[in-house]
Amino acid sequence: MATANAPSVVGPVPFTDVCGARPGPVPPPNDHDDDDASAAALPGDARLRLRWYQGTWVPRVCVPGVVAIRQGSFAPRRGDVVLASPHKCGTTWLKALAFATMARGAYPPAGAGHPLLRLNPHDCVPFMEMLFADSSAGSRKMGALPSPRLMATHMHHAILPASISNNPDCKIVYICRNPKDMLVSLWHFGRRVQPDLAFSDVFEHACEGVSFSGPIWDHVLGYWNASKESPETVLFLRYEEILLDPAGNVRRLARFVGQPLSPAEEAAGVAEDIARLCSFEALRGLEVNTAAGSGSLLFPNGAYFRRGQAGDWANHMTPEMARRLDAVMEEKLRGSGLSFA
Ligand code: PAP
Repeated sequence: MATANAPSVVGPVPFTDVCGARPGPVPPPNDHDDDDASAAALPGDARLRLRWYQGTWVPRVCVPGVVAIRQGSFAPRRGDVVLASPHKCGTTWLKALAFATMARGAYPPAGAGHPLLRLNPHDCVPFMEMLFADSSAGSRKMGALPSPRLMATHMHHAILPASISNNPDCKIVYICRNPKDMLVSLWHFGRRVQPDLAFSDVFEHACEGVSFSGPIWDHVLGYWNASKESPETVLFLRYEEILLDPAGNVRRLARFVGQPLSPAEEAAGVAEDIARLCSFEALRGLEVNTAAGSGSLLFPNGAYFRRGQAGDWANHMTPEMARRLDAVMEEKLRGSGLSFA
């Protein structure tokens, strides 16, 4: 339920409009561990800058935020929507789609003044792990946002606090992607700070479960099972399905968050407008999202828009590598009803 002192403006509103710069910190461009005690105490993989936390691989810069969130720094409100995803599976796209869908009353998607025309999607929807790296600042900033609030996380379902995972007032929208394309995207992104990062290394580690958001099979299974158990609070989306039918998935999203498109909106083509506004071509072409445009993070805004297609794995993996990862996934997902074949 909305708290008495919640702002009167209706959300979601762009995070940076209310709270200033997108929350840092950024990964340091060297191979030394950061000095945060909560991260340094955990076993890790220095090369990939990961920490093993509660059975999940977490980027070491995110450990303090994850710990703070799990310790109760995040105070939920009725109507909160959490966008969850493994890394490089379409988070930027989902942030744009969810923001445009949920804020369409205040910001018509075909309007010239839409926030997504001047802000990167990561400036509209904050990452919880980054925000709560400083837990008091995180609490204050989240508290300043009007309801309904939109936020994002790469945390596994298993390590979400109960205030999110076991809260009928909080909805989770999950997006995943063919793990082969995820790894290719991850490698391209990682090479921005580690130019000598070999794709074969990223691949070998991932097959052993060691990757950003790894083990990847546990990440997808956690949310898959939750969506089966509680379809009214967890929506499970796939990047490839949205590529095939963006407007259809906007409608799905709108229904799920309790804001179905009205007949008048349908007649006006609102779902198509949102899909167009958030398309790869439209967002990538904006000045704010060019390589030069940058928020407060190490990565320029352009880094979040590379190719935006399915199947790029075939340009990076041998057929043998593809078969191997497919086989690992199949074995790990067996019996779940979920498959990436
Ligand atoms: P993150 O984990 O750093 O937040 P995330 O947004 O999840 O990254 O994934 C980035 C991928 O989504 C990139 O895929 P690629 O490397 O295979 O190209 C990026 O191009 C893609 N992407 C970003 N925005 C869109 C969009 N609007 N439509 C489709 N794909 C998109």
